[in-house]
Amino acid sequence: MLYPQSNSVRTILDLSGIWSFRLSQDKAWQNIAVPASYNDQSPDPEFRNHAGLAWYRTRFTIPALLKGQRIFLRFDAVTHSARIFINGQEAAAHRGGFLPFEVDLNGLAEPGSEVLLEVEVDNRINHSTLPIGTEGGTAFFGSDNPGITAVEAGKRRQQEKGINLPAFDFFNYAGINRPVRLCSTPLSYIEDVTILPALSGDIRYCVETVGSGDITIDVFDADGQKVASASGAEGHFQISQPHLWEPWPGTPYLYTARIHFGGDVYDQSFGIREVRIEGTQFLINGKPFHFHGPCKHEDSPFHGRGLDQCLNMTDINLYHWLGANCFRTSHYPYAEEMYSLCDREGIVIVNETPAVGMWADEHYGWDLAPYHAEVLKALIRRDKNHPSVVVWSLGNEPSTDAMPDKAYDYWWPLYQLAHETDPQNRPVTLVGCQNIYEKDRIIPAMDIVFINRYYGWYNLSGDLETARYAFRMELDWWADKGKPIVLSEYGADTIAGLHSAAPDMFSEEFQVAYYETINACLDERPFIVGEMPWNYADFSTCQGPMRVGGNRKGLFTRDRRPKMAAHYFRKRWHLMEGKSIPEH
Ligand code: BDP
Repeated sequence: MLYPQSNSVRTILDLSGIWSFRLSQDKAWQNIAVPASYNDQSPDPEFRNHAGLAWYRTRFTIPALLKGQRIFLRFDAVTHSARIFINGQEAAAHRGGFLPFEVDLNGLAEPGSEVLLEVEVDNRINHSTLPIGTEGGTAFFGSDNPGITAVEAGKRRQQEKGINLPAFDFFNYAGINRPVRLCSTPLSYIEDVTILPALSGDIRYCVETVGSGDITIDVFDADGQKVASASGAEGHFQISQPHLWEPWPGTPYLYTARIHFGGDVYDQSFGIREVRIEGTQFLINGKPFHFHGPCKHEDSPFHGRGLDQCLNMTDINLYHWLGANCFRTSHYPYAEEMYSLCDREGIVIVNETPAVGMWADEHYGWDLAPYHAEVLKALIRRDKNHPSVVVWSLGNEPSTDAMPDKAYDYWWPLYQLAHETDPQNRPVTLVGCQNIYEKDRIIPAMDIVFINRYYGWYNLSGDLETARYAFRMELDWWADKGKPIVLSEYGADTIAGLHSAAPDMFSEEFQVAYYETINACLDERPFIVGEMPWNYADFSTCQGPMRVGGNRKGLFTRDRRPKMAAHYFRKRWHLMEGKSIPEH
């Protein structure tokens, strides 16, 4: 699905602003900001803890000058599912909270008329949603105390109240999290564009259209000079002496293909870069690439998971400050604006589906696979042209060792589907949980192995000498598997400002000592092609006895102030890139 564009023949009317909102049909409407999660916009605990339906409404007028155009609404993400009503009539429904959908308005509302737009949002998560939740079930962290009569009675009461807990470790922010736009195109229009870069500069393309017209393509370099052209729905064009798209600290060079189809025009940017795996190396443009950058969340005060372009820019500049070159979109697809920004800034992305929380083996028994496949295809279709995206992640930390065959049968078809769907055929991974790795069939079968490990934190807690011993033992096991391996999560909760000379868990000194210990093991192994600390910044989670005001494993606080470990990685990653150590 194309990202909306405004140009000589296409228009966008951004509907961001203050809408009306209510958490139940019998309550009065109140004001709410869109886009943003609704949860933190009011001190009312119901906003934070709500599970179920919520309603948004706004009015807008379709400009009369759009007569004779194709007119539609584009929702970038409504979390987790939505029903859309136009002038009281149901016009569309969409399942899934992190990918875009469109609602055709032609025949439903006339240009020049006022439209009442209502959105019914459902934030509930269960075993048929991605991510997974437990309706009336168990918290991600915390003890069940099974068998204790009063606790069991309490849990039944929670079920009656409709408690809905995540099976994952981030707050279940919900609502209209990303922009809603009224868009227009000519009636015959460009529906999709695929660009297949090649280092030789011989670029293949495919344009999908609706209606009739001739297709021509002009390609411009970053200075706006025309460097190639082509015609027809499919074919190729040649860019001589192409500038390559390189990750930081190289130049992320971008070209633009301007596509004309009848009366429609669309600009698709692209980068020329190649991703390949050879033995235990991950190559970008034929050069070994080492992933180093913390995993992220879309999470910030007030906005929750809502799009905040200023925050995204700040985060990417802090990635540059750190000397980081990548992140994983843990644990769901991010807003499209972030991928475009990373295309421009040279930050590499491991792009993850929202399949998180599948840590119980019974999840494989539910009928999730067809929906999971749909989400994976929609993600690839949305992000296929971004040069910043170099790996697809099928999901995070499912159970893979207790029933290894069942897990293999679930994930392997998705692995194949990702390869079949992606025109660029990027490498595919599934992020593995700390487990009995000898029993696991699916994680070692991936193109590049991503493993999350918490030696010294969740296990062997605080004993870094033994953590080193145990982690080395595991790395010995991986050494002869012939795969590139990324340590895709590792970290220690750290309270900014808590110091301890010893160093003890939760102190800033411990976080640095922990990373020094684990990194020393990574540095000994050439098949390790990446280190991705957990997490870039502290983030909000649901309540639990292991979370003090959220997850505190950030290298930065939630308001983006560096902890000691951020300074430690800044030096390490600058040195890795052969850059001098920054003084401040
Ligand atoms: C990993 C999960 C991540 C958690 C992290 C943690 O992938 O979502 O936030 O552990 O516990 O298991 O901090």
